[in-house]
Amino acid sequence: MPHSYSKERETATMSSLDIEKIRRDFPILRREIDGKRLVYLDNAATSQKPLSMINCLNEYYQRYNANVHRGIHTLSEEATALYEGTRETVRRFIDARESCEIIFTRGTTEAINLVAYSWGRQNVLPGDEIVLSPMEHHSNLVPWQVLAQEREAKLVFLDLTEDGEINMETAAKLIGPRTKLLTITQMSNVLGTITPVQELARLAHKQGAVVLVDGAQGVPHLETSVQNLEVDFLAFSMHKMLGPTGVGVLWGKKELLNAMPPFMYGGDMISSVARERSRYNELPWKFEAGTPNIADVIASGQAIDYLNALGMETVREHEVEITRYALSRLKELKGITIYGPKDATKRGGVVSFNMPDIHPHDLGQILSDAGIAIRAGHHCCQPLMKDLKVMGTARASFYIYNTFVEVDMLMAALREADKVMGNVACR
Ligand code: C6P
Repeated sequence: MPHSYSKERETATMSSLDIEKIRRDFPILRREIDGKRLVYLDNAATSQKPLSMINCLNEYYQRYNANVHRGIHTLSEEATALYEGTRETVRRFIDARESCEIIFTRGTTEAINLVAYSWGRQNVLPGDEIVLSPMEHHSNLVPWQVLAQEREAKLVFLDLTEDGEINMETAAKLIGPRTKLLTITQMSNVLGTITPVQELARLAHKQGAVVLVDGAQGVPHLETSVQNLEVDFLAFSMHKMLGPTGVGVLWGKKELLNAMPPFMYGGDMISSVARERSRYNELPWKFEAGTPNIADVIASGQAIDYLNALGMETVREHEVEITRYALSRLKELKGITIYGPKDATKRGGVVSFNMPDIHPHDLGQILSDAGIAIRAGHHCCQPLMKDLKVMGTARASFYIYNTFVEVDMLMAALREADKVMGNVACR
């Protein structure tokens, strides 16, 4: 496969980020797959991890390991300080008002389920409407389907334009007096579409509705201020933003969180327990029952520090540049269908596509044989696949360490796949 490291150096310097330096921080990027250099383009599924984050996990277990909020011994106090310190790091990262509004969960999925069970069952009544987009991940659809069935509420879907953007004209009509909740992705994991959250939130608030944002794809890639977005809840996962698996965040407005019943019951979420009744702890611990994922939460702080050192604006600039380049190169392939907005500034670094007569799974396998990791399938968005009239798509997704040369390598492998599958599709 034609590529040269000197060309890579050249193109890396075209980026707003010092990619060569960044790549040295990610040990896994030095891996080879069957003798071929790993090209990791599956960042929307999970990102790779910098050594500083990996070392933080190691250091935690070697120096600080203890349970939090319980002991009065030194280790427990240190572990608690690190754990609570990360809550403050998260607060600053998303520009929340108070750190008690930051709840640690296992991931975006659990954060959304928390809201659906706790806020949803307390507030959604028969006849109420839950408005969402047709490009929601199953994690931001299925919990609401179940709630709507239980409460005889109705799911209302916004319209998309041809380019996969939210149709704001019809949105203004679909969000109405019966809307109780607007729940929407900040960035689609399939189309890459960045949604106009603030505009939609204003429409929803005018109707007295509450707004939840699924930030699983947005927060890792876009500078995010919950105050500027003007929303009520935000959910995201640390593993998609250089952090470990098993840590998610639910941010919610204090007034809403205070009024909500706990989601899970047990240790740490109580202030006192008698035989028959209990009093619950205050925020945020009311929603963190049991021993939390201490080490991974602490290491998540390190991941945020890494992103902060790069600057989220610069991260975004790099992603626009590489996505623009990928879109322009992919278009060279005859017959290819590329989904989502054409303008790289309106989308994140996620590019879904289909090649004529090649099943995305076959494409994924052929690329994997070339050392290139992409995702193929429905991406947990089956209703969107139905709208697009496909079984699935191939998806390349970029992050801070991806280079233009890697896009070239993807292109070379796609041309090869095209030949293997018997098409003469390349111009
Ligand atoms: N999308 C993807 O490959 P969890 O699994 O809880 O960390 O995140 C769920 C989730 C929620 N919303 C959006 C928009 C997402 O993209 C995801 C995860 C991965 O696209 C895995 S399916």
